[in-house]
Amino acid sequence: MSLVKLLSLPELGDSRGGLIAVEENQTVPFPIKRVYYIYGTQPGIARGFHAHKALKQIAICVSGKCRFVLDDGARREEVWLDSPTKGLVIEDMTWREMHDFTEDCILLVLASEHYDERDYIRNYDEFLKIGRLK
Ligand code: T46
Repeated sequence: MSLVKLLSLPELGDSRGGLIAVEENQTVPFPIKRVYYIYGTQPGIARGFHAHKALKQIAICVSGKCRFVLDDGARREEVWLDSPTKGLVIEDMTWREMHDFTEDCILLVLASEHYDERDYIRNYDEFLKIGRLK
C-alpha cells in the first residue's frame, strides 16, 4: 500500500466561490485536538525533517502548494499538495519533509494530539532505530 494516502475533500462552493468543510470523525478519521497553519515560508526553505511517535495528522494546502516527502524507513514517496481538495493523511512513525513552498502557500494541519515535543523524533537514524523496535 502506498505511503501517500489522500482524502478527496468535497467542494461545497457555488457561484460565489469555494467552500470545503472538514469534520472530526467523518472526513478526518480521528478526533481533532489541535489545528495549526504554516504560512509565509521563505523561498528555498524546507521544513519538517522529523517523525512523530503517536501523532496522526491531515495536511491541506488551502492556498498555494508544497511538496511532501513521506518515509516509513523502508519506502520514500512524495506528493504535491496543490489543491484545497487534497487532504494528506500523515500516520504516526512517518518521517516527513516539506519542500518547494510557493509564496502564497498556507499549509493547514489538523492534529490528533496536543503539541508535545516529546512525541517528535528529529533525528533520522533514531527514527530508523525506533521503527525497527516496533
Ligand atoms: C509536522 C509538520 C507538518 C508549537 O509550539 N506548537 C505547535 O503546535 C507546533 C506545530 C509547533 N510548535 C513550535 C515548535 C517549534 O519551536 O513551533 C516551532 C516550529 O515547529 P517545527 O520546527 O516542528 O515546524 P515544522 O514546520 O518543521 O513541522 C510542523 C509540525 O511541528 C510537525 O508536527 O508534522 O509541521
